[in-house]
Order: sequence, then C-alpha cells, then structure tokens
Amino acid sequence: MDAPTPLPTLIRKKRDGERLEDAEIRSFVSGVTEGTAQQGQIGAMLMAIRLRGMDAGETLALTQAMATSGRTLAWPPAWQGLVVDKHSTGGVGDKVSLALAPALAACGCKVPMISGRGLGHTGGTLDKLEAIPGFRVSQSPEEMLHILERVGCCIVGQSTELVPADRVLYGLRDVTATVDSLPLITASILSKKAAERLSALVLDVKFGGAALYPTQESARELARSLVEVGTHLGIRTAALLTRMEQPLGRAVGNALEVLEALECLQGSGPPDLRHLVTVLGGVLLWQCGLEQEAEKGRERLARALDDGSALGKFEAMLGAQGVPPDTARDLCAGTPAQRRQLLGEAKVCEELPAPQEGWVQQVRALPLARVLHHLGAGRSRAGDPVNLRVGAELLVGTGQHLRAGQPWLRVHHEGTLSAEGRRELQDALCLGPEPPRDLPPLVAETILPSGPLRDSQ
Ligand code: IUR
Repeated sequence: MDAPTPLPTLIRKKRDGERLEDAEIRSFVSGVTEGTAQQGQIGAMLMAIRLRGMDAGETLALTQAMATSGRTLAWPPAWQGLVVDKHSTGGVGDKVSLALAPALAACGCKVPMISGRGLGHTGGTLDKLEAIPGFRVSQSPEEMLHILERVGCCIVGQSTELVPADRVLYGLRDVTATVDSLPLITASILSKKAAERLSALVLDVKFGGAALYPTQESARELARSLVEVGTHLGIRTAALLTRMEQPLGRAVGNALEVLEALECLQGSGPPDLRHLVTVLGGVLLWQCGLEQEAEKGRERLARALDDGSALGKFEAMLGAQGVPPDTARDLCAGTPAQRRQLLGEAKVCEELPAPQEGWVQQVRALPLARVLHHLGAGRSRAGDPVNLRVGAELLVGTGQHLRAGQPWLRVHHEGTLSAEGRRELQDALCLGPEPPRDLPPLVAETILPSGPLRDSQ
C-alpha cells in the first residue's frame, strides 16, 4: 500500500482549489479520528474546504469516511426498507419529531431517531423530552435495537461511539468560522444518518427570518446537496423546504412544546404542526414503499394521530426510555391541567396585551425565541443548563382580529421580564389594518432525487 499523502500536502491541494481523491479524504478523516492530525491542521483544512468548496463526489467521500469513523448501527434483515428518520435544520417551536416518530412507528416503520439539544435560538428535541420526569436519552445501540423491536421508535442522544469524526470537526467549525460550508454541513448531517443505516430519510430544510438559511434559494442549495449525497449513500432521501418566519404551532419552550405535541398525538393541536407532521411522514411512507403516493402516506399518518395508535406508541416509548408507567399513562391520558402539573410550571405566567387594534399579519419567531433564550429557555454554549419550564404560548393566530389591550401572548418565566424584553416581544407582533391576503404555504417546495434511486439498505 502507498504511504498516505502528508496532511500539509492535502491542505495545500485544497487551498489551491484542487480536487481531493477519495483516499486522501479518508486519510484526513483518519487523522481527525485517531488524533494524529493537529488542531491547526484540521482548522486549516476546514477553512480550505469552506473557501474552495467540494464537488458532490468529494462530499460523498467525506460523508462516507466520517460515517465509518466509529460504530455503525445494524438492524435485522426483516426491517430492510423500513428504517426511517427525519432531520430538521432547526426552528422555533419545532416539536415535529415528538409526534412524528411514534406516528411512523404506528404505521409500521422502525424509527431510530438520534436527536440533538437546543443551541442559540433553536430548540432541541432531547431538551423537550427531558421535561418529562424520568425520560432518558442515553441508550446504547443495543438498547436502541431492543426498544425498536418492542415499540418501533426511540428518540435518543448521539452515542459517543457513533461518528466520532463529526464531534471533532463540528467543535472546530464553531471556532474557525466554517459552520456555513455546504459540503461540511452535508457531510455532518448525513454521516450521522448513514451510521444509523437508514432506508429512508426526509429532511425539513427551513428558510426565513428564524432559520439557518434566510432565503428559499439558499435552503434549496443545501436541500439539493443533502438529497444528492443521501441518495448516493443508498438512502431514499427527500427534502421539504419549509417557512420559518413564525413559530411552528402556538407553544415555544421545552415543557410547553411537549404539551402541544401531546395534543397533536391526540388528533388535535395547531393545524400547521399537524400538517408538517403528516406531510413529512407521508413522504417517508411513500419512500419506504408502505404507500404508493406521498398523499396516501399523509392520510395514513393523519389516521394514526386520530385513532390513538400514535399516542399509544408515544406512551410505550416513554416507558421504554425510563419514564415510570404511571407517569407515562397520566401524561398521555390526563387532562391538560394534570399534564402541566406533571411537567412542572414556571413561577410566573404573564399575559401581554395588544398595543393597538388590528389584524394579525404574523408573529415573528426570532424576537420571541431571543427573549425566551434570555429568560433561560435556551443555551448559548453546548452544556449550559436550560430551564425547561420557561416558554410562551401564542394566544392568537395569523389572520385573527385583535382589540387593543386583548392578550396575545402568555409568557411563562421565573424571573423578571425586562422593559427591553417586553418591547422586543411586542415588536414580534405584526398588526395591520386589514386581514392578511395570500398567505404563503408552510411547505414551499419538495426536493426529490433527480436520478434513479439506488437500492436502499
Ligand atoms: N446539524 C448538524 O448535524 N451538522 C451541522 O453541520 C449543522 C447542523 I449547521
């Protein structure tokens, strides 16, 4: 075997805009995983990739090398075609995973969902679930298999054994201003999905004022990269471009979002949340062949929410992930007041009045999330604690008429809402003299692979 090319040579090659061979990319990732690459060298390579880019073949090689940098999951042959997951690029009030994973399990899929924690203004599924007393997110791959056999879905944190290269690279991207690189984002997201050995994946790529990507065009570029590389990995991959100007649903904040997800799992709750859950799930049922069309998949998901089977799976998942059976039952079958008591309530509950009369044009998600972050609902750095009870409930929806002084937002917090925070929240409410016209759809576009799909795993 030839000796590997020295790392400085690889860095120079990418710095000068040349293409890296697959073996060179594998050699770089081995250096990262084994610790032989110096931090400065890794940072330099990340910056070279950020400035010079990578073509689809290089991005695929990087994804594969990262995916196999640690353990990968393995499933029984009988599950072939049925192992699915969803990934979202992050939004405000996005509790889709909490309802979608059990609803998919109720439709016959196996869902080994590996989720993250909130950072900055975006929330994380693991934090939301940890608002439920007893819920554990640190299952080993063996425990995941066991839960999938019994229940069909689990939502867990990333084990340290899976994709160790991503942990190193992601940490360094944060401090080297290389987070916003298309190939690096693609490889980071998909390496974790490839290590999960998925059959099908649906991506919710959000765009707008409170999203990673401000415009539909930039989100489309990421979606296309993810769909192309995912497809080449043998995963049936599709992406939806969805708007993230307003919070999804009416609740923002970890415990409040669990309550809203439970409503969705009972067949009620806000229509935008139900729509996104059923559309994303419908695409997956179609991709894994359980339905002939995405629309039929959407209808099947809706039935699972309406007939209690999704809620039953959620209760079983809670039990399998450490929640005492009585708590899981009371949470799933209880009244809203019992549920709130189980999850714990913030000390202060304050309603904000509308400053004037008008029609709600929109409620902007970003200022809302920023203020809640300051009140303790979010974290600025990985590992910071969060207050799971802090949050807000929207009391109005787009297109609704408000009288001056009518409450429009209920803020749950445990300190003081500053005058500046109050002002920022009031600025989030956009009122107009007439009802808004031609509201754009939540799901703007669906991105499917352009070429034929390879056999899924
Ligand atoms: N989520 C990931 O898993 N990786 C990334 O690079 C980003 C979000 I940005």
